[in-house]
Amino acid sequence: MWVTEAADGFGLTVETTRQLCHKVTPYQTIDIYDTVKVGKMMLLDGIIQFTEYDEFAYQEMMAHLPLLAHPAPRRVLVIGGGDGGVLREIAKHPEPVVIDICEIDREVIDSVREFVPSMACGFDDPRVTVHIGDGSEFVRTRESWYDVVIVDSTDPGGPGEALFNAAFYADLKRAMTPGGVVASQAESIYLLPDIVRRLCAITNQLFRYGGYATVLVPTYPTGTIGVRVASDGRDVTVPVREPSPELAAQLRYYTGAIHRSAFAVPKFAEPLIAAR
Ligand code: SPM
Repeated sequence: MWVTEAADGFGLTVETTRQLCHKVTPYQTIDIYDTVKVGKMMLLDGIIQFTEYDEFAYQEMMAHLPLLAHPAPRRVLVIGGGDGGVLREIAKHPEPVVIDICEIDREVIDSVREFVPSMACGFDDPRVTVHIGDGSEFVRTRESWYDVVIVDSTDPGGPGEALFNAAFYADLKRAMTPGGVVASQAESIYLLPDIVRRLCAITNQLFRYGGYATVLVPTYPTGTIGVRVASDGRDVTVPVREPSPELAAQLRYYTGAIHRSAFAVPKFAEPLIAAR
């Protein structure tokens, strides 16, 4: 049983042993498999969201880049991220007192709770409050509130489409405290350069500082994905704090050195990152 993510003229195939879950929700299809090589794997609308084999790379960078680029992240918001992986990483930090998540599809949360406890454990932290709804509407309900916002979206085209628009980022900026830091799922410079350009152009218009960090994730097509980090407060490509020994002991990908090096982009991608 080989399962293929086929999109954008590219395919990535994984050998599975068993289908654990197939749901059709008002927003998308949800599939979870057991696999030969990469542990449990979840797809939304046929697009791989995570495998247990390498998910730590993406979740750690999505969470620790912005949290360690902020001196005192007390209120944190995750938009999307219904699999709980980014929450799990945020919960490793003692500084946040509020961790809100706004996920549009309750069935994603219920599915990982049932089948992938290694991800769903992120919901167990008592600081976490779950909001079910559209993230682009949720950010309009807050003003100058969040120190860090993490946009853990699916690819544009499905329920995540609104999270790649200028209007959403303008609302999101209003929901952030001065000097707040945003980190967004920013696709691959090889696979979806136009999306990278769009996201960088939007955030370059709104924020003084920004960077595109490359993350190595073998089970995303092309083996890489990006995290767009932006802020008005400071240069986000350099950590403002090093991980404590307690935090560092729990990490497999993020280090201070990775933070400083991940934002270097190859020459061909420089115009994408600088777009306005
Ligand atoms: N918490 C994990 C959720 C992952 N969200 C982002 C997944 C994006 C995968 N798309 C890569 C591009 C290929 N279609």
